[in-house]
Amino acid sequence: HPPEKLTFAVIGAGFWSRFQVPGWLESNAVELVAVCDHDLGKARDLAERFGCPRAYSSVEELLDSEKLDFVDIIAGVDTHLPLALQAINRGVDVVCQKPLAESFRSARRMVEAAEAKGTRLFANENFRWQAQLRRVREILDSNLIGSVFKTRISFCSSFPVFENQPSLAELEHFIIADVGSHVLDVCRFLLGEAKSVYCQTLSVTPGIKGEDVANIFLEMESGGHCFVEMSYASILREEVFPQTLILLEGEKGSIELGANFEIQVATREGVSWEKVEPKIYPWADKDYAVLHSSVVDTQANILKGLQGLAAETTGIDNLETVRLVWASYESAKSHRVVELASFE
Ligand code: 89Y
Repeated sequence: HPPEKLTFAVIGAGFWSRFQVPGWLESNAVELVAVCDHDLGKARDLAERFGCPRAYSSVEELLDSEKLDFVDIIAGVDTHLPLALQAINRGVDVVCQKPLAESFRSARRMVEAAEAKGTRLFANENFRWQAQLRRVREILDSNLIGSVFKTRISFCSSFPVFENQPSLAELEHFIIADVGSHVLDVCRFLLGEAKSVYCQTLSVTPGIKGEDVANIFLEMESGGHCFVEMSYASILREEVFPQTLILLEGEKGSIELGANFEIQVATREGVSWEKVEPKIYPWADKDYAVLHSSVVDTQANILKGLQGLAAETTGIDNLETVRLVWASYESAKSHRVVELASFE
């Protein structure tokens, strides 16, 4: 017999679910059996779009009625903790959108609840699965540039994100929680854990509640420095949304990830050049194609985790990214360097 498919439901039928569902369906190992959104019309539309049989407006009813292996929570950050706890209490595994929760403590509560119940919890953290970032990590691991002492990671753009995701304009904590969750996770993926953080923020775009510019300075456990800059107010020569640009400087050379997935490695012997482009799926939105491609790889890895194998973006692992996010806000608020070891 072929192994049975894992059944799942999506909770939240907004912008990202339109891409996360087809991402899951790239695998033959899962079956979407229900969609839930407090707006039943939206839940029905999404279900219909992907040939899914049932739609609900209440999570309670969803969990009462369906036999689920896991839920994918693709709703607003304020809903993550209560929704995850509801699923965990029923012994249903959880995949949750970043950031896991509205504070480090809430995220830890979620992780502890999953551990206590023996259910699995994963963060849908996709940036680290971008093909060009995997390649950068591979070059780093080959030790070609030696140990890294200095890094700059940029995510700066003026792409109109609020058009597709209007709720982002209403968030009191915007860019660090939204895109910073990803970018800070990339820092961890490439450089390991941070020791301390200093952060300053600005709110530049008129009419939004939260910050849309953040400059973050990390001191890594390795001793190296990492400057992370992110902005949705940057009108630049080249609009590269949603690319992350990186310069890593090591004792033996440097790796530069430039625009359009070009990687250049400089050593004393010379400079090499390569281009690592994402796989483009027919269902992807052209403005987000690199992210939608990484969603598929993220989900494939999480699927292994759901099947009991090792996965990268577990709740426990992601807790360190969450810590960086909320420690950055704490630093911006207090104008102080925040030590990660004592931040909770
Ligand atoms: O919500 C964000 C994300 O996760 O990636 C980009 C985005 O859609 C807008 O900042």
